[in-house]
Amino acid sequence: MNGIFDGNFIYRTTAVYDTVFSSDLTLSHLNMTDFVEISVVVDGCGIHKILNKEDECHVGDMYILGGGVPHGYFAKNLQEKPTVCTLSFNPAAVLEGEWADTESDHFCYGVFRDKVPVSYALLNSKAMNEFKNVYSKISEEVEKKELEWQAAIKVHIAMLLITVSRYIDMADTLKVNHPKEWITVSAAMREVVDRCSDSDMTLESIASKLFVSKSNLSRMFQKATGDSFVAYVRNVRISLACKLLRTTSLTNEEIVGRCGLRDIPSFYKLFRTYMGMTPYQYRMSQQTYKGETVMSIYLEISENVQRGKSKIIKELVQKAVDEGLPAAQILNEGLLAGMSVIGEKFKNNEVYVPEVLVAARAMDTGVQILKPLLMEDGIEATGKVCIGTVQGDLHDIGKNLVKMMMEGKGLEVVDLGTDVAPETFVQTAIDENCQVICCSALLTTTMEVMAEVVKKAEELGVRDKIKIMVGGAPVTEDFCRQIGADVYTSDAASAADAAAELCG
Ligand code: B12
Repeated sequence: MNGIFDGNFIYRTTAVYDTVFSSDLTLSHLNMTDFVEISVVVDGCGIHKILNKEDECHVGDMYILGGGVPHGYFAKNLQEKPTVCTLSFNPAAVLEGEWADTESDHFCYGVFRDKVPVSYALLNSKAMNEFKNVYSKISEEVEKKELEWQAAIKVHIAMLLITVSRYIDMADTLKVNHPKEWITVSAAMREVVDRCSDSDMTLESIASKLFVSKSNLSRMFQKATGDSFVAYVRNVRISLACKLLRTTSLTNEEIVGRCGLRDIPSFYKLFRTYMGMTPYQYRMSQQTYKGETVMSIYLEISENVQRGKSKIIKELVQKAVDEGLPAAQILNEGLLAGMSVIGEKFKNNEVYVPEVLVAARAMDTGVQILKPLLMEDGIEATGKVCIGTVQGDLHDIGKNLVKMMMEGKGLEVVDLGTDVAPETFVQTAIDENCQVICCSALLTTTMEVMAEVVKKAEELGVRDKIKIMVGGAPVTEDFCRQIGADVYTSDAASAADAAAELCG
């Protein structure tokens, strides 16, 4: 018997059973208490024995059992050995797996409570169809392996077990305890799915619709699904939100409404907690083109910026542009994301100046491709600004981005470069008739130069005519106010908006 045990969650086996059945054989005991086992006879035929019941099993017969239930497969004779594919898994923690396929019409099932089979029977055709429906949904989820698939499978498996138990053929049943409980829970599950958009849905309202008490329904729910009612509702809502993010272009607000969630902040919190990412990141990760996810191309860009691979960046950014991805997103999610990882590593002394420089160069290669796209076409120059990195500071990546975005807004920009003295800023503004001076600083030690620019403008008597904007990673709104500058913004796009407004 060859079994694959995948990360403690899935046990897959394909086994040929060649022990000829004799009634005194001891049955195998899986002893995996939390596990569900689904087996399909894929070749040959033989005997399946569970407790005292013996059945002939043929190709296509399927058995669902709770883990730890003693049962076994046996050959009837050595010419005809049954080959059985088995999948054992913890429904709460399915991670990997394949599902054995069957075309046949023969289905058997077992329903278990506290590891003891309470029923075991053949399915009638109506039940079989329902069973197949649920089963194919599970297979679909396994195949797609989209991010919420484990939660979805868990729900489907609960549905599957409940579905089969609703069609117990009494003639073949060994013993059935409370089949009504299963029917109630199954009805409650459908009710939850149907009323998913209703944010006022409560256990109480569903219990009263099904004529059971709240506490009874809660207990039954826990027993049948292994989850509380609240957790089940949450899973259904997250599942639906994922589907809508994946398959529609609905806004977050609309999704919140359709999934019966309270408001956008709670949607974000819930999504982040259970999906480990924001709804936006999820949507991005699910959009595909040419077999790749959008997220993966951004990640690739980011990684290649970090590795300083200018040539690859050129190709990747061009590819992203050709595929119609928004330029601003390529910049933020790809190029700048990569640069910020490098920044963190630089800070922790994991990389040094040369690596940072090649990363900056790679990023710039990408920025040059995006530049025409970030510019707004057909805009007349509406004002003039001068920009530079302050004295003592050689960082110019941010400054260059700000310049580019400002030009994109139709502003004329005089670029003073890096290491710019206060008087150069002010004198240039006077000589060139600039309405705004933009100072960039990346070092805490050079931020102070910005205060000198403000003072210089006062000294030269132009402070009331020329606006002063400040920015760069260490600069803050407070600092801006403290030194008497006019505007601070944290990123290039809003810097361009603000400058256009000041000039206008
Ligand atoms: C790239 C980089 C370098 C490159 C610069 C290459 C270049 N051509 O610019 C090199 C390797 C040369 C370098 C050198 C140094 N660096 Co350096 N560097 C960085 C790094 C990794 C990234 C900076 C960057 O470009 N970010 C990306 C851009 C897009 O962001 P940004 O500049 O903030 O710009 C955005 C906004 O702030 C805003 N903005 C920018 N300017 C303006 C202006 C206005 C008016 C407005 C409104 C908005 C605005 O818009 C931009 C786009 O959104 C940072 C780490 C970091 N995480 O920031 C360290 C960092 C800035 N460097 C640092 C240091 C210490 C140095 C060195 C002293 C190292 C050394 N030991 O030699 C030297 C200093 C050299 C000098 N005299 O300037 C420190 C600064 C620490 C501090 N608190 O002062 C940092 C923070 C790293 C760290 N944590 O240790 N560095």
